[in-house]
Amino acid sequence: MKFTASILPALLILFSAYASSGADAGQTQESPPSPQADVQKVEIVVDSYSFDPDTIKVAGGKPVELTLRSVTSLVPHNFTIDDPASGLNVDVDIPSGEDVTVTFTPLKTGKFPFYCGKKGLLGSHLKKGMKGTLEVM
Ligand SMILES: [Cu+2]
Repeated sequence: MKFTASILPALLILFSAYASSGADAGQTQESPPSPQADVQKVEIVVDSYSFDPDTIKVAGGKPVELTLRSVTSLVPHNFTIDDPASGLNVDVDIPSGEDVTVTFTPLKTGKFPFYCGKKGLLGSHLKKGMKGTLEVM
């Protein structure tokens, strides 16, 4: 019976290892909420000479990831919003047909104008209607 006496503890160890690993596998792992979850994603289509939508609403105090999607084939545009005290200080060029993404965090509530700062031969894009409003709630 020497064989049995030596193999029994080994079997017990194997069984307990199996049982505990099985218990672990049964637990569901909940991943912690990622900081990305609070990012507000907004997309604006940029055309000649418009922003669509021209009014965007976001919550203050949370980062905004703004994608500017140019659908023009030739004319480059720009996105400017200039109120640094409110966390809004963006001045970025948008080449024709390209996507440009900017991130900012609005700090104050209110309505803030944005516009295209480009000028063509026939005058500024702003005068042609390339403007809109960022509403921070
Ligand atoms: Cu423009």
